[in-house]
Amino acid sequence: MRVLILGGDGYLGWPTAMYFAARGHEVRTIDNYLRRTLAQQTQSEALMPNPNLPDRAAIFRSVSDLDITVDIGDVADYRTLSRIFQEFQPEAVIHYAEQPSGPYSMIGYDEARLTLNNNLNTTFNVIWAVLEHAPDCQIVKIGTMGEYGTPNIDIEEGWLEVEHKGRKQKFLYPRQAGSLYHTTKVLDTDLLWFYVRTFGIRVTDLMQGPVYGLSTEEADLDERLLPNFHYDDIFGTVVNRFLVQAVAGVPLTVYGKGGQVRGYLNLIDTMQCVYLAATKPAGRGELRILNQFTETFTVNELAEKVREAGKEVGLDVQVKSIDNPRKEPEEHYYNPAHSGLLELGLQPHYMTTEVLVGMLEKVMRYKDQIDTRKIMPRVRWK
Ligand code: USQ
Repeated sequence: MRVLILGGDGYLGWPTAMYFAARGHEVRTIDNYLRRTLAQQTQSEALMPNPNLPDRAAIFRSVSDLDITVDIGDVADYRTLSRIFQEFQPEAVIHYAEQPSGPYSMIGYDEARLTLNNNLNTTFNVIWAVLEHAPDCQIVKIGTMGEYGTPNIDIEEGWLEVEHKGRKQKFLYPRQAGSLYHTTKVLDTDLLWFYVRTFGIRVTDLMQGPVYGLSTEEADLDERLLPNFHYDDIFGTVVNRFLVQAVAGVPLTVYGKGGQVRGYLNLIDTMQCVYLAATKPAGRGELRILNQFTETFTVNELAEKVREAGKEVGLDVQVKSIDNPRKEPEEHYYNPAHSGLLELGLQPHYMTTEVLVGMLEKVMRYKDQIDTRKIMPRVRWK
């Protein structure tokens, strides 16, 4: 398959490019280094150094003999995307080309505007490039479990049948996101649904929970192929942050009461999910929505798991509740469905002590690089 990966420099984009290449697909990727630039502007650089995208592709070629074609360019620029679609004629496009951070989107007007413009423009351009140049190409879009928020009823996979005054209709499941970033994902889903039902494009929208992990089979071939691993308050996700805090000897930063529940998954499982979605595609005129996580935990449970794993490697991990910088329920009902990807063949890798210990050992090698000024929350929802 010809697979085009948008946002190929990212935490998920780069390992995905290697994953598809290693399985015999022709991979082309595009990135404008937006996340690298924003991370630099906000003093939120990743823990390990990451060579630029052409260099990473060259290193990957030298260890695997596999090619990944790289374009440095902006998916929000339609002429660039259009040209690549015409040249490459992708059969699947994996769309990660978005500003990925909730906290970044809540800094102020400029950051909110950038997030809104970038995320909606890239999605809109992907839809139009498919319509104009590759109508049978399927779109695999990374959405977020955060689109649903934390409603007081069970969360379904994308759709809800509503009965009203004796009549029934299936609608997109009600969404109520907790940051402007998460709200752009809701708007993306609405855009995609309009073009699916009106023009018959093929879309899988993956509602993903927070991801953790820093290795995949391909990334482990050479340390320079590791995904960019953030532990700061803006681009770092909670499990990755907690592991770095444990190594740095900083008490784990539980926001508020710590009863917030989310659905988590290992980076390796993100690879599997995206691969399954692309190789077992949605039909024409189908918006297939799958909830992408393997297990749910409260923040307190995560902290406890990291504490346990820390003990195994001789770390005395402290946990401390701090004032919650976000507006979010800290105790709530949470029961999301997630059978779709399992039915497609997902084999979950769970968050065992062994997995966390493996991550801690890797992070410990970079202990000297940890900048503790990046750990405490700098962005408040106000
Ligand atoms: N949290 C803490 N302490 C921390 C960091 C986070 O208690 O030091 C809490 C947050 O308040 C939240 C939960 O942990 O309740 C998850 O936070 P997160 O920063 O790991 O995840 P979030 O901001 O929701 O965003 C991440 C990714 C985003 C993805 C989303 C999936 O950055 O791209 O869409 O996870 S989900 O959370 O299901 O919406």
